[in-house]
Amino acid sequence: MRGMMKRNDRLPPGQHLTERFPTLHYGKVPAFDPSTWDFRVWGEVEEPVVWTWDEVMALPRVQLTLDLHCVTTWSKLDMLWEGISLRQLIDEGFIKPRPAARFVVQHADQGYTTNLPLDVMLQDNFLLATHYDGQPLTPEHGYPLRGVTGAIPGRDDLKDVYLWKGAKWLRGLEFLSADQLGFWEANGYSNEADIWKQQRFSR
Ligand SMILES: Nc1nc2c(c(=O)[nH]1)N[C@H]1C(S)=C(S)[C@@H](COP(=O)(O)O)O[C@H]1N2
Ligand SMILES: [Mo]
Repeated sequence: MRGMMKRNDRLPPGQHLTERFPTLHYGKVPAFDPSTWDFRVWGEVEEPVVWTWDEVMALPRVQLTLDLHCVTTWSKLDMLWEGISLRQLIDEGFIKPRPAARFVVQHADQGYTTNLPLDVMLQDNFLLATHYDGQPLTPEHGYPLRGVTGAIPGRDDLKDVYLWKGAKWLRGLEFLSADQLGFWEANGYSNEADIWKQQRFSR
């Protein structure tokens, strides 16, 4: 059960701190063309969504400070992100999940996917990010839009997962009634990915 263990240390087991912001991904950095880029929401939703880049940038925005933890063992603290809260989009009716929706797959350019339970993506520590440290994302870190997830110090009530659970170059969200493994999850990484339990690999 979550919240039973008090997290006295911001550094989860097996992690080390870095000041850098390392880059990690499979494949090449995709180009962004705002005239053809779109963002789609489909699956277990009342109305599928297709937004242009301008429409995405007109959505309500939030700022969020997160500690990021990568499964390759680097951690970086106090990272300032800005972007869009999925929970706010749902609360304000921009996205209307059907009652059956329990999981979400993030779909990125070039086929990268990662999956999470909907309730984890609705937490305060998950963001659809456009900016880091007051600047638009750099191409290597997911410009123009990425999922990002990390820990908020003191929020022991939240489930915290490794950084691969945020897709860079995010192009869409697929709502599902049953879980569906993403790219790394289907290739030996833990589906749960809890950073405090060191759930790195599935076998
Ligand atoms: N589209 C896409 N997103 C991705 C990946 C990827 O290969 N493709 N790698 C993931 C992994 S394994 C990590 S650790 C983080 C790294 O994010 P960063 O390069 O901004 O540090 O991106 C995640 N998102
Ligand atoms: Mo990773």
